[in-house]
Amino acid sequence: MSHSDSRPLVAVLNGPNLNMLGLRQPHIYGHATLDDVEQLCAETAEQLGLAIDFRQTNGEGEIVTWVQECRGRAAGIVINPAGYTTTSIALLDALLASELPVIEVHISNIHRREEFRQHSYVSKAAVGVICGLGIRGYALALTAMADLLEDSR
Ligand code: DHK
Repeated sequence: MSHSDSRPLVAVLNGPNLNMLGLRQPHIYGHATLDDVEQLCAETAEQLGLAIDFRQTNGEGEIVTWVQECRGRAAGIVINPAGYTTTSIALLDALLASELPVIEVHISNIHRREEFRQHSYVSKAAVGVICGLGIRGYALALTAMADLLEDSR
């Protein structure tokens, strides 16, 4: 995760199965694809004066490594941990170790869904959580992140 321009860099990290957006249970996750999410994030970041590094992985170790790489390089992390939200203490530990502001995003409203989706380890490391607003949650998260970074200057 290298960064050379002067805009603050926000990592936008996506966990397992989000590469299937658009195909996957569209009544829950909508019809937009991960490419659409990336485009929305890129446009929003441009308007906010942020640089983004947008990534998706199906691997727990890979997302942990990406979070570790954020330390000292990125200014903040927007993360949809997907299925690792409720299972990964390793991801929680990496986010805590990053010492960066973290905003957790879920496309669906996890609180209206199965109970097992509702306990998030990641929330223990998050400044805030956005869920249930579809992919616009990513744009809202970047907007909130820009405010947080501005406040901390
Ligand atoms: C995405 C997933 O893949 C699920 O495992 C989560 C989240 C919900 C979302 O709404 O973006 O439970």
